[in-house]
Formats: sequence, C-alpha cells, structure tokens
Amino acid sequence: MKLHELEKNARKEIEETATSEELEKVRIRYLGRKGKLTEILHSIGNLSKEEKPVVGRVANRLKIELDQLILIRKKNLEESRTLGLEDLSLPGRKPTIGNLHPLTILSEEIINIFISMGFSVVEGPEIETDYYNFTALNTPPEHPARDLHDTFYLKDGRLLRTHTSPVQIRIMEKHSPPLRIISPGRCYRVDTFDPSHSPTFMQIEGLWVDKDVSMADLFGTLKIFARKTFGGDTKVEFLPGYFPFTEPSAELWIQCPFCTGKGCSVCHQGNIEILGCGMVHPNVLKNMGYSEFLGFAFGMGVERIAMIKYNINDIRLFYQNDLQFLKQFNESKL
Ligand code: 2NM
Repeated sequence: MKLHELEKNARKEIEETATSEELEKVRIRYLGRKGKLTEILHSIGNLSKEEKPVVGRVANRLKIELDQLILIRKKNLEESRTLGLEDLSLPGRKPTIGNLHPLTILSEEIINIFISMGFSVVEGPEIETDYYNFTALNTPPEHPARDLHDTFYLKDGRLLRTHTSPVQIRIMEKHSPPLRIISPGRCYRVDTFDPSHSPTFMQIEGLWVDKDVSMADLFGTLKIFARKTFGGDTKVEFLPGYFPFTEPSAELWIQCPFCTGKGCSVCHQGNIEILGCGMVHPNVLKNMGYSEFLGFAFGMGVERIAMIKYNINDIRLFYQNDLQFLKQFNESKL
C-alpha cells in the first residue's frame, strides 16, 4: 500500500488539470465509487489490528485533503474561465478607472471661460476670520448673513468661509489694481441637506478692478459666460438685486432651459436665476485703499449651475457618491 505515492500523484494531477471536466475525471479516479483512495478505504477492514488505526487515520485525512484540493482547484478554474484566461484570443478586460467629479468637470469648464477673458485663478483658506469673511465686505454685525444659523463658527472665533469673497479681499490687500481674478472653492453654511440645500457647496466668484470698469463691462462679461455655458442663443436678463458688498447689485437670469420660457416647476414664469453680481461697494474699495478705482464682482454656486445645465433635481446627488450618478459625467459627455 503506497498511500504516500498516491497522495503525490493525486496532488500533481489535480494541479495539472486545465478544465472542470478534466478535474472531474481526476476526482472520479481517486475518490469515485471505484476510485483508488476509495478502494483503499474499503480494504482497511482486511488489515491487521496494528495496521488498521494507522492506515485508517492517514487514508481518511488524505480523503479530506483531496476533497479540499479539488474544491479549490474547481473554484480557480471557474474564475479563470470567467476572466477569459482559458482563451488567449479573447479581448482583455479593461481595468475600471474613475472619472472626475461632475462639480470638478464643470468648475474647470467655467474657469476656462473666464481665463479666456483674461481672468487669473486665485485661491485661499477655507477657515477664515470674521474680518475677511464679513467686515471687509461691508457686512455689518447685525446683517442676517452673519447670523449664527448661517455660519459655522470655530471655538476660537474663526469661521468656515460662507463664500469665496475673502480670497479676493486677501488679494486686494497684497496687490494694486488693475486686477482681474476669479476665486473658485468650497464654502460652508449652516443648512440641513434637502433637495436644494447643502451645508457645503462650491462657489466661483469673480472680480475686475480698474480705473474705468462699468456696469456695461459687467453685463458683457457675464452674458458671454452665460452663453458659453448654456448655449449661444440663451436669452439673458439682469434684474436688480441686493448684496451688502455691491452697489448697485443685480441678478443674472436666463430663460429656463427645461420649459424654454413657458413656465415649469423649477423656474419662475419661464426664467431662472443663475448668479449674483454688482459694482463693488465704495466702502469695500475704501477698505482696500482702492478709492481711485472702480470694480465689478460676481458670484455663482457651481451646484446650481450644474443642476440647471444637466437637469438635476436634487443637490444631494453631488455628495452621496452614488457611482451610477457620478459615472454619467465623463468629460466626453459634458
Ligand atoms: C456675489 C455677488 C456680488 C463679490 C464681491 C466681491 C468683492 F470681494 F470684490 F467684494 N467678491 N465677490 C460678489 C458680488 C459676490 O456672489 C453672489
């Protein structure tokens, strides 16, 4: 009885199988009803008193071991078949690669439109001081935007910026005019998630300061932006607005792309607001030592632009990391 040799052969044969069918033949050869190991197990009863327990233990252990080996080999063969490894002429499987987040893709697109009009991109900290986020921007202490419910405050009195205007204040402090900058970045406001609110959002703000910039420059610049973003024949309209840091202030409205002006659930009588803007308030210019200059500024929420442009009805989709949603936004499709 050569159990040792039987084990060596069985291991080798199992390992060398290339298909599930071959493996099944090996299994029958050793473990089937008339298999080599099965016959040994059946003949144990004829052995001597001394041999019986020793051979019995070794043979039974070997049966369990070969069962296991066959099972593992079976799984491997099945896996390699689904992977196409058996047939080398099959096309390879492309590795799954990620894509940029839709807000990143759209931000870059918007940034490029302003770069094409001579703007430079600037960035700054997300943790700000009261001065840069509010005071320098002509936002007095009793203004509702400073309410505790809108702003996340840190224990040390600093805060999470509620817009990216503080970046522009920091640039104006360090540089002298003329200035033509945009500041993209993440902002925070105390809000609970619902279809139209998020405690964090992306903003792109712009600022153009020179001796003689006017409301006409503001309108012309933003009309180009709106038409490059929403299509060349988009109807644009400026309505009066209010911001503490601009005077006069305006809102840019476009014709609703969903009902094309007829009126629907997402728009106001066929129109939809896409951003806020205005001439930089004289107090802000004075704070910066820019009294000899004029400027226009604007700010937009990237989520809002994306929702209007791609007909997305829930802002939370940008923050839930649902790959089914995110994968729709490959650069080629946008
Ligand atoms: C807006 C609307 C209007 C704005 C103002 C400034 C600064 F720093 F120059 F004063 N930056 N951005 C501004 C003006 C932002 O967002 C809706």
